Amino acid sequence: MAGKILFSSDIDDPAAWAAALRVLRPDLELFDWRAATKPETFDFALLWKPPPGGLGPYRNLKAIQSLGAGINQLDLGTLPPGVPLARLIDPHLTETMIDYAVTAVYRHFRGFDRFERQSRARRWAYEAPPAKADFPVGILGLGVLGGAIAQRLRTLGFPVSGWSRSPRPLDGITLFAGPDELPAFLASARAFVCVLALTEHTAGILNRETMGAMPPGSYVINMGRGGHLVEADLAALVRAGHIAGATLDVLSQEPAPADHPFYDLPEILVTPHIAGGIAPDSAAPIVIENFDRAMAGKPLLNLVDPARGY
Ligand code: NDP
Ligand code: OXD
Repeated sequence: MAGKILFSSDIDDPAAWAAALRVLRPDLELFDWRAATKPETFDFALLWKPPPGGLGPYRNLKAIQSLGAGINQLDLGTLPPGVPLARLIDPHLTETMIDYAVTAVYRHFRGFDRFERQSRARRWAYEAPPAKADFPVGILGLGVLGGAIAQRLRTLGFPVSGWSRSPRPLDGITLFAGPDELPAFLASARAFVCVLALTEHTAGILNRETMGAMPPGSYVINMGRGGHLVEADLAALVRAGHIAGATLDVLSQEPAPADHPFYDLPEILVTPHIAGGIAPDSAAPIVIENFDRAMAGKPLLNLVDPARGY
């Protein structure tokens, strides 16, 4: 069925999306919000963030498709009530998230973070290469991305544990679920990768108490959302030497201000929210499937449950 798609993002390219959709479905018209007229004629919205004026004028939308696996950037409270919202699960995004997690884990595991600093200081200090058996990795969040990251790290030979809300059996992964099993999970690893959904229950979950319960010399890798981490607590634990280092792709304020304290801590590497990337060519079929479902009044794929918050 033909239709009109509203597009709004400050990081994705509308021309690339229009081209990817046109190849598969020439009857779908995609308009960047800047070029969108007659808002009441739009059927479907493809958004990283809502357009500056909000979605109020687009009163006939049948569904909203996030341009991310996460949805918090959409500011759910501002979306029109009752319009279904879907996350985007894109094979390219999953692979880029795996790449990022593996790169960050290896950088800490092989001490490249320390050697980078020693190299700048013209210092040569031999260390025997470590064994993966002594570097277990814990994944917070075992959903689409956490599950894929856990499996890849296991295949590479790391002992892997994971923590989620409900138990999810995953071959070869030591599983923990719910608040009661969080302490045991936190004791189970040396590097922790956060790919949780951000909800009222997971906001601030990486804090003085939980990171303090990680074994001394642990590493924190946050690829979820900035809201998962209490930044002042991480800075204090790094300065105290309890947390040996961190790789952070997401921060509470993005872009981070130039005077952010993390920029002065050599143990912390900040990347500008580049861990995962959605590719229009690989994601377009999924968007089209959800467009067709929305127009037919069928449930969307990867539907967000507003009560659960993800
Ligand atoms: P999923 O919805 O598939 O997985 C979310 C995971 O969080 C699930 O395992 C879920 O548990 C767990 N979770 C939610 N609430 C709780 C809780 N209260 N206690 C314990 N676990 C909880 O999401 P994805 O894997 O697709 O994506 C995860 C997140 O990654 C996104 O929400 C987004 O914020 C972030 N992201 C970041 C990117 C980047 O570039 N930095 C790119 C893409 C995504 P359960 O399995 O029991 O439901
Ligand atoms: C996402 C992201 O949620 O890129 O997809 O952060």
